[in-house]
Amino acid sequence: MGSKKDDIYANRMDKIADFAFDRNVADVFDDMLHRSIPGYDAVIHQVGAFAARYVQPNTNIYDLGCSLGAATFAVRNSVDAAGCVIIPVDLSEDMIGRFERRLQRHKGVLTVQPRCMDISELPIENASLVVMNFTLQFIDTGLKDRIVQNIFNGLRPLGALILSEKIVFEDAAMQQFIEQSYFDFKRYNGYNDLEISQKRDALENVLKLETTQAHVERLKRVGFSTVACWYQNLNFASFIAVKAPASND
Ligand code: GEK
Repeated sequence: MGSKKDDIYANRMDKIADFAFDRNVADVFDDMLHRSIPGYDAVIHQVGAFAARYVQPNTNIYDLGCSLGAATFAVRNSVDAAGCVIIPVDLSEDMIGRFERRLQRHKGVLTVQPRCMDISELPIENASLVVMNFTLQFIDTGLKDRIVQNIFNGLRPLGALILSEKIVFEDAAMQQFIEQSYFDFKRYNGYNDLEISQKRDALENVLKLETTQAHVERLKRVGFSTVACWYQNLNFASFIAVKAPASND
């Protein structure tokens, strides 16, 4: 995919600002994601495979928190259903700007209509697939129910939500074990201890992480009939939630 090496936290900082999706992050984002999310490529690949299964003709597909558009491109490479539109959404102008430049070079049948806006304000309608990869984790906990309910309401029967998140564990020993293993993963990928600890501090107030159980309960609570965790690698998990078929009564 080609982006610069992520060395944002390589030099010691006097004060660590909250993590933001600004130009510096957008410049190194491919490298950052690949070295920071275990199983990232596997998740993106599977988004394409699920898209081939769940996208219905003449519907909308949403990529919420699209960043540089990895999920959008995976869907576009896998689907040629007639009359579909992909709507990638991100609040960061720097991300959307880079994504749009990539989109110009990408060949695919489906129309893509990027939007730079807050997903909590987004109308969702006539959707057969919604992808929300590693984005809900940045939303205030009080807003999450409303966002996920809005997705459910905007999906057609048999439509699906793919949700990927960094997760936490209820059990303190398990949380510590997985977190240490995650730092080992980052070290293996070339981040040093200073980078790991400064990035963790930058994310401390920004990430609103929840357990697998909390995610599954929310998905069921808003109305999804089928909910499964289909992938987990250390403290990163992906879920699929499917809306029931239309009833005949
Ligand atoms: C991928 N999905 O490559 N509204 C819109 N966008 C938002 C909001 C919001 N309220 N909050 C955060 N974002 C991508 C990776 S990154 C994950 C997603 C990560 C956006 C934010 O600007 C950023 O681009 C994205 O959500 C999260 O599969 O950095 O860990």
